[in-house]
Amino acid sequence: MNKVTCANNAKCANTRGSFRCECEKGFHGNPSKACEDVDECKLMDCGYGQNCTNTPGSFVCSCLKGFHPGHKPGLCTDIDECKTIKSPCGSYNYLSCENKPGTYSCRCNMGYTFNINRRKCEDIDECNEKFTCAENAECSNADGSYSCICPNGYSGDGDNFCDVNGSPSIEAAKAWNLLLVILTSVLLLIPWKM
Ligand SMILES: [Ca+2]
Ligand SMILES: [Ca+2]
Repeated sequence: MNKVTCANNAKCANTRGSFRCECEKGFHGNPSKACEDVDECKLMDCGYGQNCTNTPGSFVCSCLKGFHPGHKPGLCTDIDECKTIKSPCGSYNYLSCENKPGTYSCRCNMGYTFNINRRKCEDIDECNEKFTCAENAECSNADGSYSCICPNGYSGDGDNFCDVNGSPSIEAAKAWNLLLVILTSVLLLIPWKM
């Protein structure tokens, strides 16, 4: 008797007086020549919060990162990181934790930003950002804040301006301050009668 060979991933099915080759489950093509794997992940979606992985002859649905198997088989549910992780926002400098599908985020105090990889609110280095201080000012980062200081030879508030000493704007600011002082003194000297 002649031995019948079907293609890879095909099986021989006996029929009355003959036979035929059939692709195995999960494969398609010409069963006498070649049966190829069906990529089920291209044909269908797994459920909510699931990831599809194609395998030879089959496929697997598994929970995405941030989801865990639910009570019903084949279903995945979001992990509430705010409730399940210890100190999800770090130990200080945060206002609140917000759960989100597959992830979560934390609202931080002013001057801090949430780093999800390290799971904490970290200081923002404002000095690394553009236009934090005025031109000519020196920026100094601090935990939760920063300061802008005019260096020697410059005057100003550091945040908005730092001008060379003796420049017109500085002289104008000095003159304005002097005027304010004079006005205040004059007002204080006037004998107010109520
Ligand atoms: Ca979540
Ligand atoms: Ca800072």
